[in-house]
Amino acid sequence: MTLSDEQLRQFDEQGFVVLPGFLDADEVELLRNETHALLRQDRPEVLRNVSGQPRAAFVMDRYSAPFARLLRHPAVIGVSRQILREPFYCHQYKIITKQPFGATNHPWHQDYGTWSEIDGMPLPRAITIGIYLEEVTEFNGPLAFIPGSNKYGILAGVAEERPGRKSKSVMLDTTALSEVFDRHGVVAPKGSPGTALVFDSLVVHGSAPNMSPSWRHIVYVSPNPVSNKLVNPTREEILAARDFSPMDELEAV
Ligand SMILES: O=C(O)CCC(=O)C(=O)O
Repeated sequence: MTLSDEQLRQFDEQGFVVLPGFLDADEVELLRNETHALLRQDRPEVLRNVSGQPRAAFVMDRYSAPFARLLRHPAVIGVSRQILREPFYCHQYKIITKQPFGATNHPWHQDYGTWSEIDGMPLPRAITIGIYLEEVTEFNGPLAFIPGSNKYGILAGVAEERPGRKSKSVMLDTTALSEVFDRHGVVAPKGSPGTALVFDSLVVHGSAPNMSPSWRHIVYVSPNPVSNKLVNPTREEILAARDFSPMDELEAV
């Protein structure tokens, strides 16, 4: 998959771009079934909320062949190569899950706030590809963006502990956030399974709880240029990789 000039312009100006059909229906079905199986496993890489429901899984390439293949999928590698234009490794690989009628939300944040302050990432160069495993609607906790917020640099914020979270993350100061919110508004892209969002590490994003009777899973791959690898990271390596080996495309068979 290759982004058009218009899609590259959108990514640059708005901080994200939506790519329908990033994965096909068979690929998504395999990953969705695998996700349900992984989230039932009792392992340190699968995080649960206080009631024991799965909230996220990290570094799935280490215990799942389909997810190991996804990291080397031509669409993942092709889009990353086109935007980053130099060798890159995977800084973070995760599934964020929202259970039916679940209360989990993700307050507004910039990924680079945490990646800079807590992980020691030198520059806001990393991108994230988020792939929908189910239909995403306005009711099941879609990822929402403030378009253009990537142009403001790092907004004011403080590193906070959050209940049930493994590490601190940087939460935005509401005064700075309100100004950007009022100026640019919010977009929450809906889409069918297999749609991908590609977003900048500075774009402000977040999500509300899932108010639907169905699961919502999004897989996130965050490629970062090897030249921008972490300096003095503090979080566990499942959250912030220390293996800076370049990601490669799968050989065609
Ligand atoms: O999947 C979601 O609802 C939000 C995930 C997110 O923003 C993050 O993990 O940084």
